[in-house]
Amino acid sequence: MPGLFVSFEGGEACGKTTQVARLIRKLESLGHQVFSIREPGSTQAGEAIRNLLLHSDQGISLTPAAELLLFGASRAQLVEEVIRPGLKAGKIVVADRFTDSTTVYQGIARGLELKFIRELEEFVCAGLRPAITFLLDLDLETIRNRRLRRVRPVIGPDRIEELPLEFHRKVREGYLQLAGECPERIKVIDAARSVDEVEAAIWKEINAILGR
Ligand code: T5A
Repeated sequence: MPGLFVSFEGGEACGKTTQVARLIRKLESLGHQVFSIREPGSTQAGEAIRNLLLHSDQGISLTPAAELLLFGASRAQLVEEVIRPGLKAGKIVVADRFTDSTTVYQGIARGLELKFIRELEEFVCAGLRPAITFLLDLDLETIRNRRLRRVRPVIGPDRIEELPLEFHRKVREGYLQLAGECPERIKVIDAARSVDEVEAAIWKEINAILGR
């Protein structure tokens, strides 16, 4: 496909949204056609699923399998409605999370079968993959501090953020394991540095791709 698909991954509050916004601004200033998406979400169905998955305050319980399939449903809608058309039109699509989140959160951290998760990914994405993924790697203590400082006046912590520290330790280790398995695609970025330094490290990689 003619466009470029970029994704950002990492634990909560590692700085994805901040860096996605900066990358979009920089690319736009250079005249590129670019837009961002977030997962789950970024379609009407996806935002409704996001609300159910993360912020339902009606005491709705979800089994791990139901959670996995809802993330998949949100992504299926997003791929067909937004990502593929954007890439076909030659745009740069920047995703705040994509399939690696499912592999790590539902597969490695929750312990659901990775083989099925890969099959589901293939069913939903049919070969669509980011050309490059930035893993913003951050230790758990800094993640905790950033979460406390983050401004979220209305909604508060989401259902997954509230899981015990052990879950989040598995998330970090899972991402690093995945990066070790896919070194060509997944670039590990030390996210403990300043916002400017992280942005510069990301830009170096993107610039290299755009210059090819
Ligand atoms: N999930 C998602 C799954 O389990 N499976 C899946 O398949 C998918 C797709 C989504 C949740 O769903 C789970 C994972 C998640 O638990 P979300 O609401 O989209 O949750 O939120 P998160 O991904 O958790 O993202 P956040 O918005 O919480 O954090 P970000 O985007 O990583 O971080 P950001 O940029 O908002 O920054 C957080 C704070 O840190 C500061 C910012 O100003 C902000 O206050 N900050 C820095 N401070 C110092 N130095 C830096 N370099 C900083 N960068 C940012």
